[in-house]
Amino acid sequence: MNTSELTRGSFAIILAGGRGSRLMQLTDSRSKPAVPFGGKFRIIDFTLSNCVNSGIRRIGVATQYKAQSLIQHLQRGWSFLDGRFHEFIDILPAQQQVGENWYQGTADAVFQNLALIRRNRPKHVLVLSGDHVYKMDYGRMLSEHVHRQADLSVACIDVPLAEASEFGVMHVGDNQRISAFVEKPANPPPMPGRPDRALASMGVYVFNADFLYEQLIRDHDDPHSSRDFGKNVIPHCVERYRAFAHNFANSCVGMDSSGIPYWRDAGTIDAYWEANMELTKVTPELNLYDDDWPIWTHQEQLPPAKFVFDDEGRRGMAVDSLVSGGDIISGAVVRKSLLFSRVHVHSFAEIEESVVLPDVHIGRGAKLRRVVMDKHCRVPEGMTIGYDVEADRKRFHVSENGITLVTPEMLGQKIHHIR
Ligand code: ADQ
Ligand code: ADP
Repeated sequence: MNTSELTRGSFAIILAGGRGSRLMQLTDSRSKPAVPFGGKFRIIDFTLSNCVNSGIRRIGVATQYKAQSLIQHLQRGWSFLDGRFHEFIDILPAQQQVGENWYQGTADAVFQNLALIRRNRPKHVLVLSGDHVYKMDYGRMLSEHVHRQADLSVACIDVPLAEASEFGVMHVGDNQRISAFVEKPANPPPMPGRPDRALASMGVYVFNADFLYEQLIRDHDDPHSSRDFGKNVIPHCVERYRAFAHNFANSCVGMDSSGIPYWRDAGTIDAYWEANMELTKVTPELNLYDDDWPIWTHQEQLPPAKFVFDDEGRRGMAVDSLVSGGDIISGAVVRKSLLFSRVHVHSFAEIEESVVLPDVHIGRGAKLRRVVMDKHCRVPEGMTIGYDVEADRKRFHVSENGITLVTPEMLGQKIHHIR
């Protein structure tokens, strides 16, 4: 079978029900996959674009936690696949399809949708996390999976040993067959010959469809299981069946000259800020300018960004920054920052090393430094954020690395009138 037959014969289910609680108040009213990223995208757009660009166009998105914002985004931005060609994105909300439980874990989220997946008669099922920013050609992983006659393949990337306890960590033999898999171990085993690195699972799995059905039914019948891929299903399969590690470097799209494949969790305020800030570099590691691998999203119709010399003759400008449609920078200076759409920055304001989400007004003379500002914020005239950590802590959330997260609630806005 060639790659396009493999991708066309596959079904992808994207797990998008998790909160991402380390993103603090940024995920108070939306799930992590719905969090805006990179000036105009949402985090889930990367996984969805990977599917569509790879030629996998039968997709289910399992939602649970605070799903409204995510569902709205999918409906508005992702309804272009054409059911007449058997291409679709189905939203799969937790709906007590089996028994009386909501999705109990990631494996249960797939189990409760087995009938729907089966109805499509896929040969392979990709189980994907909707939480990460990366560009990957799943077709290459599928080809390798078939070539190896695997039952299950797990995409992997090597990470610093010190960070490995946040991941599923595996041990592989010479032929890349996985010999052991431990979910979030306290003392992760290093890679052979590389004492400071560990081989981590990216939460990207390819299963032979029939094999997946058998395993999920078995897992469902196991009263001791917490119904999770990382904790239960994957370790069980690794011990008994043909499970192989797929090296992400072999399917990463557009790797930069350093040869390090780009994959970001953006799961804490610091990591989120950092990943967005990277995009303001002259040559970012994540190439968003690649016509061969477009990142699709919901796009509002907005006028172009506008830069205004204000009444007092002060120049509105942005440097080393990304600004978006509907933005107006009037007599203000924006440096090394990323502004989403509909951001208005008024005279004498200064924004530096900050990530500003859509629909924000920065009042006259306000100063922001190293801030992540949530959607709908109205920053009053003259307010200074990011210059006095102790003062900021009283009002906002300040991260370990000193990034200040600001939400409308923290600014005392009556949120129900806005959202
Ligand atoms: P985690 O990311 O910690 O580890 P988890 O919190 O289960 O695992 O999230 C995985 C995905 O499932 C996320 O996209 C999340 O949004 C979604 N999700 C979580 N609970 C869900 C539910 N009840 N219903 C629907 N979707 C849900 C996993 C693996 C590790 C691996 C890391 C890589 O378990 O082995 O190393 O991903 O980041
Ligand atoms: P987001 O940035 O996540 O898209 P929006 O403020 O634009 O947030 O809201 C998108 C949708 O999410 C809204 O239409 C609303 O239905 C839902 N939503 C957002 N916040 C809340 C909330 N606090 N309570 C209920 N629904 C909400």
